[in-house]
Amino acid sequence: MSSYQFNKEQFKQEVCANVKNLFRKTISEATPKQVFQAVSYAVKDVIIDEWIATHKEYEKQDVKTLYYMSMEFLMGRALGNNIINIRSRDGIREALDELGFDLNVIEDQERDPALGNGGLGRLAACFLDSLATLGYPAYGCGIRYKYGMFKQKIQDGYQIEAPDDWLRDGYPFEIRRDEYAFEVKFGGYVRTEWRDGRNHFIQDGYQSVRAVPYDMPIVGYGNNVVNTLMIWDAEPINTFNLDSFDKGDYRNAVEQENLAKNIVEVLYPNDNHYAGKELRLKQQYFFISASVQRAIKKFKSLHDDIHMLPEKVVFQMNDTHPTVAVPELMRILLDEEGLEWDDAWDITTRTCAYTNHTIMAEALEKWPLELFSRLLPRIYQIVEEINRRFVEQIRRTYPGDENKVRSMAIIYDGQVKMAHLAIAGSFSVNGVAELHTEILKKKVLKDFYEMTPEKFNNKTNGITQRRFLLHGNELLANWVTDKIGDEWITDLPHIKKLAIYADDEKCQQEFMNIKYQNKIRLAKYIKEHNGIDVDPRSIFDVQVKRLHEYKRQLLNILHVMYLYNQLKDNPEMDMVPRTFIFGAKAAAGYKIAKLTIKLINSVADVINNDKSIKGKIKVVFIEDYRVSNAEWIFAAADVSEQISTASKEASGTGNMKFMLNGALTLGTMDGANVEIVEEVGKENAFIFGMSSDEVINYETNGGYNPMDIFNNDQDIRRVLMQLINGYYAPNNTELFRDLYNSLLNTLSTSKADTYFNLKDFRSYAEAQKRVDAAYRDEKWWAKAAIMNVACSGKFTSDRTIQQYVDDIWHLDKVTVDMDE
Ligand code: 26W
Repeated sequence: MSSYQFNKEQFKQEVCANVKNLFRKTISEATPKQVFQAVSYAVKDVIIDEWIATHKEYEKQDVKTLYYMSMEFLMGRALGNNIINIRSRDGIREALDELGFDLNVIEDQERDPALGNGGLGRLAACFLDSLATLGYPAYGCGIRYKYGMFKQKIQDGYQIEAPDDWLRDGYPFEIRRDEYAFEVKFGGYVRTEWRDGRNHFIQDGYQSVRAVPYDMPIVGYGNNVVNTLMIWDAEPINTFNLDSFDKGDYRNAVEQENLAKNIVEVLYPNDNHYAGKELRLKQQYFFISASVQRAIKKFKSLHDDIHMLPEKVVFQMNDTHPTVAVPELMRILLDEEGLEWDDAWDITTRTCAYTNHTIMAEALEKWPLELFSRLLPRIYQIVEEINRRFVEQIRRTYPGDENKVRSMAIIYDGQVKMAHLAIAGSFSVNGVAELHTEILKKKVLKDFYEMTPEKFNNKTNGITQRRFLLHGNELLANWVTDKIGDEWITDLPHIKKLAIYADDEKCQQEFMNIKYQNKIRLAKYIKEHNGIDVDPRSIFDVQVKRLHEYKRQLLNILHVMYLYNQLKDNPEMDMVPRTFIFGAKAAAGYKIAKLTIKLINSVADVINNDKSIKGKIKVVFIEDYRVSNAEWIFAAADVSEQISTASKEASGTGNMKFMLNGALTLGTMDGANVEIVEEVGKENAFIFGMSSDEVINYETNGGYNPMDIFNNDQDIRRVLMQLINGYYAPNNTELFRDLYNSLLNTLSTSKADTYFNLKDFRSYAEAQKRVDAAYRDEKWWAKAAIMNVACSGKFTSDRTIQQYVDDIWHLDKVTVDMDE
């Protein structure tokens, strides 16, 4: 296998030519932003050749292809990653140096493509990186939102959302593929026609949009493989495609145009919370119908027997959001291919597979029948028939047990239950960490597991070490390579070899020095963005993730308030200086989450400006947490806060990124934390809190009474009183009342402290004390940190992808040679 040979002079020439063509400037006149564009096009030029070669090879070998369907792809910046994956970072850095530009500054010009919310979207992006690097034929299928995840501004301590206009200057790595456009139909009604001995179902009076794909290259690491992320844009159908009934219907024509405008306008910023918005269902059917049509068309261009589909195509549904793929594939097989139901169902259920990413009840998608059938009349008919047959199957399996029907039916209580449809229509159902999959099997999806145990399996999540170590933490990456060679880049378990250096004092010092450099880098960023001075010698204790009650940022800040009280009582208290760093976006309508952000910022204001504590505590809220600043944050962290209520975090993937960068986990036995501790050893982490069994036990028995804790623990009581006595809001003592109520709730009917903040508080505070004690022993800490890096091998998404391939997708590896 040969890999791309970088030619510095040629590259420089190309950058200069691009600057000239794009901006009518010489390189010395160009702004960094313009140089970013010019460099990106030069890099794209390299990628394109490999992209073409890859797809030639796929066609030649008639490979089985994965379509990874996801409402979200949280890609992060492409330029730096692509440069690394074509293995030209040093060369390009030198070339730019000679042209008078700094590669870091140029990379920093790119807006983050943020077409995702959090964990689920970033997982999809890591998966694409691993698929290309391992050489597996795969497409990502998603939506080209005009506005991605909102930009977060902090004003007066409050989150303000600003639109993310990521396409404003044009995006250099995308290609519009007009020739692969498809029509997607909404609404109207279904007419039946008897022809050629069978019923034909014809949708009439509909509105339609034209789905146009934009392809983005997904570059494998040093292997010439370039896969494709296809994201769909919506355009109005300009030739008014109306039947005679509707001809000249001006209102309808305008509505149709608006449909196209609205459909891809914006990413819904809800994470783990179902809102039931009509436009969201439109988005789902829009990108799924287009993607399925493209997949089938491609398949048919090479095969004439549609029964071969499951041997050549697999659809992986990233949570239930793409589940309309099941009835959409059925529609095509029945209505367009003319298959019988049983035949079509057999093909569909051997093509589709489903990943579950959450057990949170409020995240479950259930569409009202009225909405679903009005928007997707033909799809609804098919879902009804799927349900009818599925209920028959339930009754055959459990005669006389109508409870099973109630709990498992796809259509029930006037709703379409998307998780049930996804399970019925798939040959594989997987959770994303061992504990999560066990909870699915034993609790959340118990009935389905008992009826079809063979469908259920676990695929513990992973992350790409190419972005989160090689790109994000160059110093540590180089150090690792110096010690053990560079095999870890494509085979992370090799990183285990570092373990022999964990006890070596010189290595410990080198390691801690690198951490220190990364902390200085982050401290500068904080100074620039927040105006706060933080001491890089303090412990960097970090919680970055979406803001959600179950993730318990509130527990973290309550503990900071408690520590501060202790310091106020005893200013001489011996503690290692600590910088508590937060980063989190709250869904725009999630009040309690936004109030938590305000609380963090209010506490930060008071503590950071209190000279009497001599800088022993600092609190920093990093604005607009996103993939690009995440890379710096992971690199600089000492402590990784993974403190969700046990059982609630399906996996977590930030936890793995911290571990890979040598931070120690302070966490509950939840999600993938369990497996992290299994790998690195309990002695190299700080574990606290209730187990998932304990949590579930309390939940099934009606919760617990936080008032008992409030009454009996004066430290906790003091902290809680500070929420309502104006301690952190002198001008508005009521400001944090809702947070107080969420914990104690004396008035309203909903339960108090659903996420067991107070119940776990003492255990958390005690674990925090262990952190403090441990950090004083520098050698112990360095060793434990190195052991975390050394034991992170399991958590590469390369491993996850290989397991999906072995157990679910059954793809063949392809090699691409550029010499031919
Ligand atoms: C319909 C609203 C909605 C939106 C997003 C419901 C559910 C979601 C996602 C499934 C939530 C999500 O991102 N889940 C996270 O998935 C990660 C990748 O598997 C896991 O690591 C996280 O633990 C899980 O919370």
